[in-house]
Parts: sequence; structure tokens; C-alpha cells
Amino acid sequence: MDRIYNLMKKFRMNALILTDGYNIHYLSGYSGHTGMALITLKHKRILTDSRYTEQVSLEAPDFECVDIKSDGYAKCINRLLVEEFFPSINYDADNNCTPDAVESSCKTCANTVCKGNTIRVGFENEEISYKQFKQFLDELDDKIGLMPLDDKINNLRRVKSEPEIEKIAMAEHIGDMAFAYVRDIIKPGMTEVEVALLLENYMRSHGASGLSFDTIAASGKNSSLPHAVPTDKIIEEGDFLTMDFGCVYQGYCSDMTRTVLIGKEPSEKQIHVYETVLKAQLAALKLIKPGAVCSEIDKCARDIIASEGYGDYFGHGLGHSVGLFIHEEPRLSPKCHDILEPGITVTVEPGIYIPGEFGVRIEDLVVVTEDGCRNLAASPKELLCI
Ligand SMILES: [Mn+2]
Repeated sequence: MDRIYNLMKKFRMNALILTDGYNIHYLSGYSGHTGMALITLKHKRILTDSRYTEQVSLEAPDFECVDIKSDGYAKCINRLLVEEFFPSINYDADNNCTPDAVESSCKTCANTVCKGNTIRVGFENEEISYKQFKQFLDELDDKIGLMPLDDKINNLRRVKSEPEIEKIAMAEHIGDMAFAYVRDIIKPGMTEVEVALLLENYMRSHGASGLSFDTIAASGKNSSLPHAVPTDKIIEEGDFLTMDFGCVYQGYCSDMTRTVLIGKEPSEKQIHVYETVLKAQLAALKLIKPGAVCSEIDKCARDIIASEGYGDYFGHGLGHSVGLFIHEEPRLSPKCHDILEPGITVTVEPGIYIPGEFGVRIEDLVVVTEDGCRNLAASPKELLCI
């Protein structure tokens, strides 16, 4: 909250309306994802409906809980802001402003707005729906000015604290255990859906509260689709099977991918593609340390894949950060020139996808340390033939 207040002061904002469920969770502890936070220097409130009011009081005891009842969010926010900033006598005695004060004489008033002034209210323009935005425009008083927050609140979540890192590490550990479990069970004749269910069932029954995204289990030709949905396709000998999965542990996500060969005899091309992806992944991991530029790490992996002749078959970015949400900033991508610092988590997941043939992806999740990175994934990465 101190970082929030500093941000409000720096950008001269009187209030913030937060609509992003992950940001609200991060700041308050409330994990319900239905509601909005309204923050001023005097009050911090979570607005929600009666289904969630008890959860707010349990998870976010430092916040006042406001039931929006039949008003809806925009009307309720307007009422609270008008009560706080535009009371019937509209001046701040402590700052010696008089009711007749002109705008220029009361720049120092932090909370009370003098006659004729407007207040600046930050809102999450990158997250809000057009419908919700229009309700704000319709319901908020003319004296309330909306200011886009862009990615300012999301950026507060970039560097993870030690307790956050331990939750992410635990989520990743559950993934490791799930992979070890399925690797002994998978056999030709099973379907992709069955493999996905085994992974999910294992994670849910070993401490995960949910999945961080829809599990991918893609075999044979389907493995050339980077975000394939598991099907009833039978897994056959000679197939690559790509499994990309993650779970949520105490609110925090994990993410890992392993590709295994079904059967004992990979083709030369399968070996070459697999070894190329692995070489790219290991080289990129070596570069991760404080001060490293995200786009340069991506380039290292991309160049290795291109030098082996597969440059056209690696379309997506090399990685992304992971926290309360599965895809956070910064990204390891050609477009992201952010600098890594300790406490940033990032996935490293190069892939080669040859349409109509097969695909391979290998993904670990690491956290940047003072002198390099700590790999939170421990599952083996040499080509497993099972
Ligand atoms: Mn990922």
C-alpha cells in the first residue's frame, strides 16, 4: 500500500479505481475476483456484491467492504467519492482554504478539493471493458476526472517477494511430481485427454487449488500446434507427446513443459529437433541474471534454432513472467527490452513446430537471483523414450 500511496502522490491522483482481480488480490488479499477496489489516501475499500462480502472481510481485513446492493459499481463509487471529496461545505479548514478560494490558492490540499476543482481518479484502462468504462462516464460526477493508469499497478507485481517466490516454487514442485507420476504411467493406446486428466488429477490431489491454465497434452501431428487442446487421439509409438501444464498453489501459478517420445526409437529428425530445442533452452538459461536484456535472451535461443534450419518454426516468444497470473510482464520476446532484476520470475520455453509432422517444446520456470537464476523446475530434460 505504501507503493500505491507513493504512486498516487507522484501522479497527483486523489483516488484509484482498481478492476483487475489479480491487482486487487495482490494489494488486499481478497482472491474472489468479483469486485473493485476504491482507494483514496483516507480510505481503502473493496466493493463487491453479497456473494463475496464475507470472503472480503475474511481475506482482506484491512479493507472496508462495501456491498454495492442494487446500485451497481459506478453509482456506488460516485456516491463514495462525492461524500469524501465534495461534502456540502466544500473547503478544507486545515489548509486555510475558504469557501471562496480560487483554484490556484489551494494546490496543497491532498484530500479535500476546493470549489471549482476536479479530482483525478486513476482507472485500469488496459483491463476495463468498454461497457464498464461507459457506465463510469455516465454515472460519475462532472468533477471526477478519470486518468488512465496504463501498466502502473501491474508493474508493482513484477518483482516477487521471498514468500511469493516460495509459493511459485511449491506450485512448480507439484508440477514436477505430476510429471514424474505420469511418466511412469503413459503408454501407447492412451488418449491425450487421459494424459491431461492424470496430470490435473495429480496436481489437484497434491495441494493445488486449481490449474494455472488449460493443460496441453498433444501427440504426434497435434504436437505441432503450440497451444493444442487435448483430444481423443490415441497416443501411438513414434509420437512426440508434449505436455504443458501448471497449477495454482496459494494463489500463485506454475508453468512447465516436457516433450517425451512414445516408444524406444526416435527418428534422426526427432532427435535433431529435440536436441536443438534443448540446446537453445540451456543457452538461454545461462544468460538469465540481473542486468540481462529480455530481448537478447530471446535472440540467443532464436539464433540457435535458426542456425539449425528451424528458424521458421519457432513463432512465439521465448518466455513470460509468472505470478498470481500465468502470463505476466516482463516477456522474453524480441519486442521486450526490459532489464531483468532479482525477484523477477520468467519461463524459458523455446519450441520447434513443424506443421503436419510434430513439435517439441521444453519449458522451465526460473527466478532471477543476485548472480544468475534459480531453476524452480527439477524434471529431467534429456530425451525420454517411454
Ligand atoms: Mn509458459
